[in-house]
Amino acid sequence: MDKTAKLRLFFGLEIPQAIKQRLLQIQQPVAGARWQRADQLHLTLAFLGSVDAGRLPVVCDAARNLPVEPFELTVCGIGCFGAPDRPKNLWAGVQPKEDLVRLHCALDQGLAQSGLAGERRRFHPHITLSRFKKGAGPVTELLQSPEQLVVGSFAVDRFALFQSVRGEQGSVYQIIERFTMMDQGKIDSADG
Ligand code: 2AM
Repeated sequence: MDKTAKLRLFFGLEIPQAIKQRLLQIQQPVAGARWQRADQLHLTLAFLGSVDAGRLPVVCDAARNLPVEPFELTVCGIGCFGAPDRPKNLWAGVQPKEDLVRLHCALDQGLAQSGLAGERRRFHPHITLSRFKKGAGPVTELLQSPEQLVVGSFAVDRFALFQSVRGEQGSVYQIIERFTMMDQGKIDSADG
């Protein structure tokens, strides 16, 4: 690969198939909605944007051996960015946020130590379900609180570095590398 080629990169979580199938069932006809396909559903942990391909080894090294243990995540609630009658993005929420924030911060720190600046947009963990053209919507009737809708839970014990490639049928997210999160207790007992 050309080392100066620019790659659009982000770290994120893959979503288990069973949860993806339930998320797809949320789809309703909404004017101007571009619903995400199953292969597009993911949760972004840290967005890097455009990075030289030659820096890939540094990016991957920054994500290895992070001091964050595996945890359980529940997908629940439906929200939107933008006003419900003029939405930009409809998403499924997740709880608890604290574990994800820890993982996000550990990644950010690792990236910063390697001279890679993460995106400064405030971290708001979500799974994008649909994107909207200008003037699209409304999505008011689709919104649900986490108490009203629990989609399912899964174990977060790994994350991935994704490349986003823009295509005619929307973005394609390709996995470059997966990173396993290690239970600290297991690491200690393996060491000892
Ligand atoms: P979104 O789904 O809310 O648009 C690939 O584009 C992934 O990176 C998407 O999950 C997208 O979030 C996220 N992303 C795109 N631009 C971003 C930015 N400037 N800051 C943070 N995340 C971004």
